[in-house]
Amino acid sequence: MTQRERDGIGQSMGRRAFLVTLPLLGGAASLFADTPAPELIPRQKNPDNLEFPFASLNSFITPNHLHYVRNHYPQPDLDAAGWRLRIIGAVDNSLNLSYADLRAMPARSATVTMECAGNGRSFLKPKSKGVQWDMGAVSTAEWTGVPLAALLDRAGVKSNAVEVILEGADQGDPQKDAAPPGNVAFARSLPLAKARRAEVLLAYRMNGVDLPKAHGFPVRAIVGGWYGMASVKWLTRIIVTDKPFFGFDQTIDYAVWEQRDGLPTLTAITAMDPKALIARPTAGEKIAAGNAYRIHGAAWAGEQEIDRVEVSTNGGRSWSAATLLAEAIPLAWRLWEYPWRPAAQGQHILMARAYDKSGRAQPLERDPGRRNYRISHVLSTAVDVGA
Ligand SMILES: Nc1nc2c(c(=O)[nH]1)N[C@H]1C(S)=C(S)[C@@H](COP(=O)(O)O)O[C@H]1N2
Ligand SMILES: [Mo]
Repeated sequence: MTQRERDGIGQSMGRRAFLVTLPLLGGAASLFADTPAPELIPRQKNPDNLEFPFASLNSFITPNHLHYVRNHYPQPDLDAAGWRLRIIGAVDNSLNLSYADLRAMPARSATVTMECAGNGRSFLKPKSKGVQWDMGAVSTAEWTGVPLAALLDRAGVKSNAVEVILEGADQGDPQKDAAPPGNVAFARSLPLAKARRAEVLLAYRMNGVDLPKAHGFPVRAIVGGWYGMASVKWLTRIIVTDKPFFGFDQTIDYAVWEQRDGLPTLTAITAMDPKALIARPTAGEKIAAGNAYRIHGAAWAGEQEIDRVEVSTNGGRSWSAATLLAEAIPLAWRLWEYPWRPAAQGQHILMARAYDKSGRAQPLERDPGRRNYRISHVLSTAVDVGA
């Protein structure tokens, strides 16, 4: 399947057709020329955190220059020639691989939707700490690299091993109350069962080109189905351990409260929750009464497949099925659309809600135990229908 076939119909094709017919359209041509090309929206400087302009969603694959960027520390400058990946710990043979070694191994590609666990944080009430993401800390790319399982096999995992820690070359002071002394390197662990799955790659290409620096050059992990924090960039060390890892990025950061035997227990965030987001219309958008309007967006469900998306145009009083576009690709979002013709003038509250094939529904209410992460409850988009 080509990328174009995966593109959920519509806007990218429509736009191309529009460009071709420009000379015939006269006045409309200048209208189109005034529409600026979409660009990343800066949310933080030093370190840089940038979000995909979600309202511009018009293709299944996010082009590299629009893929959101989430950095905790300054981006390290690594050169491919000097880069080494060490695999140590509970293994029979420690490995020390060069970039050429890795690229000589059999490769695999996977199309993966990655969402930051803090995506949507700006919608939380009361306002919470952390990067104030709107809807766009989520993107989809095709990643190419070596399955982590192949390297684990090469190193020989000892029978007492339980987890694999992935460590990046970037480090800094997290500037949080419960940070350890000194700098912290960004690091996350995976249970061995997930680490061995085919969707866990050590990727060196993104949408057909070598990894851009912001996305982890020369090599990053891609953990399909999980929130973005698991996909460690600028990977330099893999430690196989015989004990669970309780590092900063899985206890203080990127952990939520789960109830176990009635006790709130800090639990590392893993797979993405089901979630549908509306790209257009945007909040406050003006829509003409009586005209056709295409409500559209994307939905994803982590390791599960999207079953359906429902849309409400009356603040959740009634729901109707949206149309899922193209076909389902495992671990990637599904674009969807819903044709709407608002009759009455005034404010309308739009909502989209995802259901997955395992029976999970996107929650209507926010679970406060999720701290400032996993913001997956249904959001409302208020639009202004006028004459
Ligand atoms: N080494 C390193 N890896 C990292 C991070 C980081 O700051 N340093 N951020 C993580 C988080 S929280 C997310 S959401 C994803 C974002 O990947 P992207 O910047 O390519 O979109 O990278 C993850 N991997
Ligand atoms: Mo993230």
